[in-house]
Amino acid sequence: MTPLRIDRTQVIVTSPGRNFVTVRIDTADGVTGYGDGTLNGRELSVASYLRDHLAPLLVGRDAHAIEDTWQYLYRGSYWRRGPVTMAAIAAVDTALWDIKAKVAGLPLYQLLGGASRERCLVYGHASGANLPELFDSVRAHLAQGFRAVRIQTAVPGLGSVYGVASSPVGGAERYDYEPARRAAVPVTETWETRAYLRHLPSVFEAVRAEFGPELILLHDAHHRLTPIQAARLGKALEPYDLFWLEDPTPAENQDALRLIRQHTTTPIAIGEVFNTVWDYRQLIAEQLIDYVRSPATHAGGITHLRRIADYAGMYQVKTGMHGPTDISPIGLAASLHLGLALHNFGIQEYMVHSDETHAVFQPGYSFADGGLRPADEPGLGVALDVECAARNPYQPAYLPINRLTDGTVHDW
Ligand code: KDG
Ligand code: MG
Repeated sequence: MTPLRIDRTQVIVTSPGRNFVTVRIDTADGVTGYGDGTLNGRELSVASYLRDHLAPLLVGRDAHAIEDTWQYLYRGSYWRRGPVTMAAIAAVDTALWDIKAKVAGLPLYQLLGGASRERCLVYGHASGANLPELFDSVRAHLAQGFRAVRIQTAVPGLGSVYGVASSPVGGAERYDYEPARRAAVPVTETWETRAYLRHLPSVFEAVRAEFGPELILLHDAHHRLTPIQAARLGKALEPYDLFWLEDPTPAENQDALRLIRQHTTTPIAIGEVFNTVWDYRQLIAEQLIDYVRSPATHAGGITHLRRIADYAGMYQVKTGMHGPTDISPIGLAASLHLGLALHNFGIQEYMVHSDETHAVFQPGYSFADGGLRPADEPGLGVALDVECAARNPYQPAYLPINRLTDGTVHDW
């Protein structure tokens, strides 16, 4: 078969509401592919990795040789793994899959085995500073057609807390602008675990009482607990039938998950900060978790995420791909194509991107019946307005830093 020669690789850094890193690969005969390599707060490191180290290697290679290119970039660098490397490889890998599917004239999921379901069940982000605001946010999601919501609330006595919108439903500020506040240095938040542990079960009790047993509920503890605190929280939340408790402890210590497992039947999701199958090896083989959180964008693209998902599937562990607004619509589309095809798809996170972001990235995926379906056009199905991207240049923005009430730095 005649090779499909890669002619040009461009790196596009744009900030329509927040920063995104996109790779554009063009073949000699005019096929274009896009891939997402956005790494929140470290975007320029990925852009440099792509521009300075990967782009020169790609020119002249066969765009069809996706597996060979993946191995060439991963093994060839000698320095394996890590968020910057794996986001850069992910961007290239996704762009090559986009090209292959466009050449085949098929939506990407068809090349990954075809659809295993009509659409991918998604969960939205409901939050509130108090119960009435939280209920309004849940109702707004239900009115839009969501069947699953993540529940995050403020904690009495603490200021701004991860995952809680800074203005109620209909307010001026969207939640997704909050974590990546634009400034040269990160803002600081204050945290107190005991107050959180005292408060959260009462929130889930109230939500279940208000919305009944059918609604799918999730929660993100965002790496803040010790193993025994996480075990206690999982146990306390059991009556409220959570779909999952996410990131209960910092994921570096995988043995922590064994302790949590010994104490609670609340399902556990982990891995949004992981980037290879090796990070999951013990957690999956020992069946210490129920959902893997990696998205295509941070775990080496579609090629490597498929490997993680297949390994997870051997142990009845399902996918729950990370889908915040700091993953671009291109990254979300990549996860959706794979999710639609996978047998062990579980749920997809879906924070709707802002209008500003959609002015640059125009995705063809569609939301109905609480789920997303990727576009049925050839490729990934996301268009990019290059001129609009250029009108929105990069702006420094960082995730917050967390400190305990005595000033000690804590996990955010
Ligand atoms: O960039 C970090 C965010 O994507 C992360 O804080 C969001 O935890 C998150 C989630 O579950 O979406
Ligand atoms: Mg999370």
